[in-house]
Amino acid sequence: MLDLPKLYPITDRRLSGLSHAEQVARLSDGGASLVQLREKHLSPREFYREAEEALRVARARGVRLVINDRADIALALGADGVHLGQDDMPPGAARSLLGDKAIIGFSTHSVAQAIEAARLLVDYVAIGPVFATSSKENPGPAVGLEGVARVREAVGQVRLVAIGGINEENARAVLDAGADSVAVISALLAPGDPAEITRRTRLFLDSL
Ligand code: 3NM
Repeated sequence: MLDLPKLYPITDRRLSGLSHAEQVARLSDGGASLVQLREKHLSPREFYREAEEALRVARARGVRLVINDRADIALALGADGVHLGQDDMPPGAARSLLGDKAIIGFSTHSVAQAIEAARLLVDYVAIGPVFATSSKENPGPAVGLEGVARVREAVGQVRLVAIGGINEENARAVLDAGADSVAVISALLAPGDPAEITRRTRLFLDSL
């Protein structure tokens, strides 16, 4: 069973104004041990270069790194895993590419999708958005704490990551509703002093 920390930060280059590597460093300074690199704007070549640098930083610090969307980049770099959306390569195909040891996560947006996902060979199922979010385009309706609880009940023992609008005020309630971990962008990353990312990460972890 995947060892999943309660806090699972996701990078955002536009929001933070920092490279993926720099974000990994700041999040790791604050205590994060698993980070997802998410990139929706760079070319694959540019993202590959950024992810390569971020992986160097992560490895030096003992942080595990998951690549959003791109199983090919995860494979080429030897990253720790991939996080797939509903329109990405199927999780089974990613498993064939990346092998048994890779972390494979799968995004879902409803109880029905989560049940379907739990039947696949994934290490965690993500459900979201839990609350309103402005970090994702077309996020779909928020499922709320009740949605998290319903998914937990429906998927049994499967590792469950909750995402969308989660901050240090509401994270404890999301875990109490049945999530094993909370995935977070904007409550950790913001433009300005990079040291703030470290401070926010520490405070967030203290709130759990
Ligand atoms: N995926 P924030 S919500 C990347 O519902 C992402 O699957 C979501 O950012 C989903 O913590 C989301 O700033 C954005 O709300 C999360």
